[in-house]
Amino acid sequence: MIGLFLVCLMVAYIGSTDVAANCEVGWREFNNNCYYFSPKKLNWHDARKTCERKKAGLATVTCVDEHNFIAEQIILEGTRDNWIGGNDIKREGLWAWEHSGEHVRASNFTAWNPGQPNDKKKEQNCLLMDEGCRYNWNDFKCTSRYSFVCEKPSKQETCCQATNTKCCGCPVHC
Ligand SMILES: [Ca+2]
Ligand SMILES: [Ca+2]
Repeated sequence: MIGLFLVCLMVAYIGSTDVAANCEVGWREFNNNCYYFSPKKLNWHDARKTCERKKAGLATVTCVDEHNFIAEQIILEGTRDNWIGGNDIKREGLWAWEHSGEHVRASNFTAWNPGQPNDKKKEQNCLLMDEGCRYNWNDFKCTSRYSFVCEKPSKQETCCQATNTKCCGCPVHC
């Protein structure tokens, strides 16, 4: 029993050092990406610029695991509503991820709350993980100020050099 407990402790310790090795201090790793959860509330454009200055982009959320990870971290942070990278600024109704330029395709993954995006008052062009919608997606006015999530690839080379196959086997960007 004590042996099992020690093994668990060791696994927890090794796990935590991996996180530290692959992402900068203050960032959290998930599936070979690093995420920064800003407590600061900015409009979507300033949030995007802040992520750029950190050599990252507003989060591109392309699978349910990633969505759930981000929602869990937002709950831990207690920052409530958060901007991520989706927007239909260039063309109304055509949603894209600002960092990759990829379209937000229903055939891949979306987490729109029922009835969204609704472009309320014809002025909602930015994607909010909305606490009131249990962190599902809501299009919102880009000039509103909210916390936000930045994302960039983790230092995968370090990970691969350490022959951590579990880590290297993960998708580069889910
Ligand atoms: Ca819109
Ligand atoms: Ca809306």
